[in-house]
Amino acid sequence: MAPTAHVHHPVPRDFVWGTSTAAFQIEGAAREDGRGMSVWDTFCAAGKVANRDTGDVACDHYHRYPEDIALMRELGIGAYRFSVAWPRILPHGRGAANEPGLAFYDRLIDAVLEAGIEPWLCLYHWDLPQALADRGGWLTRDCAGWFADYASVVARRYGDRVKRWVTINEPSVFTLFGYGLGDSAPGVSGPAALRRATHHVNLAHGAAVDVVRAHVAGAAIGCVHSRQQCIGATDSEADTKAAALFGAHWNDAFPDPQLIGAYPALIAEDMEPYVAPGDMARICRPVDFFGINHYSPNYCQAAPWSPLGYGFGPMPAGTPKTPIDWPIVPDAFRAVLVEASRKYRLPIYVTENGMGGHDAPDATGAVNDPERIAYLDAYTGAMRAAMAEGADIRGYFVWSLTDNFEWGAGYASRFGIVHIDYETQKRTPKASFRWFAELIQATRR
Ligand code: BGP
Repeated sequence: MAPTAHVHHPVPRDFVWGTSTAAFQIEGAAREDGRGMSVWDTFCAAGKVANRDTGDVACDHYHRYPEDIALMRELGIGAYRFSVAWPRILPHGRGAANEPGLAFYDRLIDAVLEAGIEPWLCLYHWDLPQALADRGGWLTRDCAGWFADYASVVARRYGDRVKRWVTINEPSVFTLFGYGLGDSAPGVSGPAALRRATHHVNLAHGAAVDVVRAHVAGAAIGCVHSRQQCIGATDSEADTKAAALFGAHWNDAFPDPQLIGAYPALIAEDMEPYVAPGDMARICRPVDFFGINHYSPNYCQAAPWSPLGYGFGPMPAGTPKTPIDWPIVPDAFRAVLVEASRKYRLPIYVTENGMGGHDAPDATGAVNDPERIAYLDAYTGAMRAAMAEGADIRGYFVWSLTDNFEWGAGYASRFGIVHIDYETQKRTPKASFRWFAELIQATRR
């Protein structure tokens, strides 16, 4: 399928095209070279993910990274966003660094650079060391300091070669599911836990910005936020209120303190007991970009049975859906990008966008994923429309390079533009891979 959207709204030649991944979701080698356990290892071992899937082997990227980087080079991307596994660097979360773990990311970063691709290093994509969770994890204020110490080890080791730094991936999502609703690791729930974790993660972000700034000359630093419209499933007063509360956490509880220096009005009073004097200045540190991950709007409803009193509701009848039933609403992406650009006034990078499906090779071994091509075409088109409206968008990263471990669905849902056969670890670029390569080339001509 030929890309068409670029014809209408061209992107600047220096626009950054990339792909994103996360350590736990692709690396495997869970017990190799001294890696410690994370809360996600524990959560999976307890059988809490679909099909009892675990991250033990995943895409075996720990050993197969050269092949994955060769695919990136073939794709023609300019940037690769990955995360460092805290428990590989500090198996117990703090204390002595684990040299073999550090050496792995040396090899990875060097190979990415050699392929002519810029590494974007994310310090935290949800794999909190279990040893720290045992001491209270994000529920304790100390966790911000532990994170800053870890960030300092990573910044000092890779700062000579890595200039793009992400502090935390989607703080609102991992706190909501891990500490509010309780259906992700570490499985804690309730409003008090959610508020504590929220504030401590914000403090960790601020501390990490300072640490990276101090150790890495010329660093561009930002946080990556999930940003999706939160819409009442019905227009009842209860659902409207639920959607507002849901949105205050999902969209604003992290960027507002980090960039404006205050919690959103709707939750400010609830947050007060956790905020010590001077905290907002610790959190609100100057950053260089705003990372946005976007998939679908959230339809929200009042849910008296949920630990937070709100939850997900049904999408409007007739909404187009992806094969894993996520709503497809490209115009919501345009609207979110325009809104975020106006509100926060920072250069935006779309650090994740993509579609989950159940792709499988056909009789000839080819993996055709026309729905993904249609999704990516519509969403990159919506992004260009946002740019035409003045949104300052500098780059777009597809989630994800390869199929991988997805947090709730394990290996059953496939987000890659490269298919993985988990029996053989064979990589097969899907039709969407060719489509994305062509899109990148077309915008560089
Ligand atoms: C984002 C995460 C990614 C990725 C994606 C797909 O929220 O940052 O890590 O997993 O969602 O979602 P899921 O893993 O739930 O299928």
